[in-house]
Amino acid sequence: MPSDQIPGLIIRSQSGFFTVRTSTGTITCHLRGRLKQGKHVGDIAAIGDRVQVTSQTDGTGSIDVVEPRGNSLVRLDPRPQGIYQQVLLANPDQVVFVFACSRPEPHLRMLDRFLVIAEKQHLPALIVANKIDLVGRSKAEEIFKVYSDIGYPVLYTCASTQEGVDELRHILNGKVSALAGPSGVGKSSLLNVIQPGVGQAVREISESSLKGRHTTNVRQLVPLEGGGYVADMPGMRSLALWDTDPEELDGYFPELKSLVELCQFNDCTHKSEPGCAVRAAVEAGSVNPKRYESYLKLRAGEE
Ligand SMILES: Nc1nc2c(ncn2[C@@H]2O[C@H](COP(=O)(O)OP(=O)(O)OP(=O)(O)O)[C@@H](O)[C@H]2O)c(=O)[nH]1
Ligand SMILES: [Mg+2]
Ligand SMILES: [Zn+2]
Repeated sequence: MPSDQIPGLIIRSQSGFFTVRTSTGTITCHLRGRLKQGKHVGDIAAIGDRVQVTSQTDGTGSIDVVEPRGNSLVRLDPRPQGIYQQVLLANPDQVVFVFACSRPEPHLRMLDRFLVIAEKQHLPALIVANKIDLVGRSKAEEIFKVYSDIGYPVLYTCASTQEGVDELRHILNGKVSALAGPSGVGKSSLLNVIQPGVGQAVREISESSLKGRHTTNVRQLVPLEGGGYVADMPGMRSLALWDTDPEELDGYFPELKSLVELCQFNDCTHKSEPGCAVRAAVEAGSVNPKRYESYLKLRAGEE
């Protein structure tokens, strides 16, 4: 019986079946029973996981080993037995947040929430400001400057004129990227310009997983010609921050992190305490008031 293990990457998961890409092709696998034994607090295998598989005589395979994960994008799912960690994507190299400069209006509070999620999960984040044709480059930079000021790379793009598209292709090449953003901002359009068909491929997946939410939960990494993969994160919008302690939130705002230790009280909530370095910075104009507002709202659990 052939039992040689070969290394591979999970590129699709659906209802307990996994598509694994190996050097000799893709193979549909199930998880070896042994891996499922015991108590589990989260997904044992997910897209992005590196695995060892054994092929079987019927052409399918079994996943014998799931290699230890680096980072992962997880969603905490409260269940009667306790909190379950759903792994949306294992081992992502980066998360790309796409927003439009207009139509729809950029929902920056949502972006701030996404950035906190990325910081909390230690994932490098990148912002794509699309549809710059609708407002012009300088207005676009005005809207998103606050983010480049605090250290996030911001890429300005237009799917119609292909401005910024080469840079985006370059950024995605050779990496595993999670893509998220509100509906209608141009994610599919940008991906299709980068590589014809990719936008549709990503979109079909996210649609089918939204429709079949409770039955077929499809997740997929779409391969790029230049190397690397993209995965749509339809679940990002509903990623809650309820698992974040209010006290740790300031640590996920890069521009607040260094100020916090200068506050008079070490349990400062940066709301109304005397000697608050964060509020002083907002008043002095070195911290953006909108970002501060996002911090207060997220801390209050409003979004
Ligand atoms: N003016 C302008 N319109 C754009 C641009 N990019 C995309 N659009 C248009 O915006 C609309 C939405 O684009 P999609 O690519 O479907 O947006 P999406 O982010 O994939 O949306 P969902 O799949 O619903 O999440 C389409 O009508 C596109 O033609 C752009 O750079 N400029
Ligand atoms: Mg789309
Ligand atoms: Zn303070």
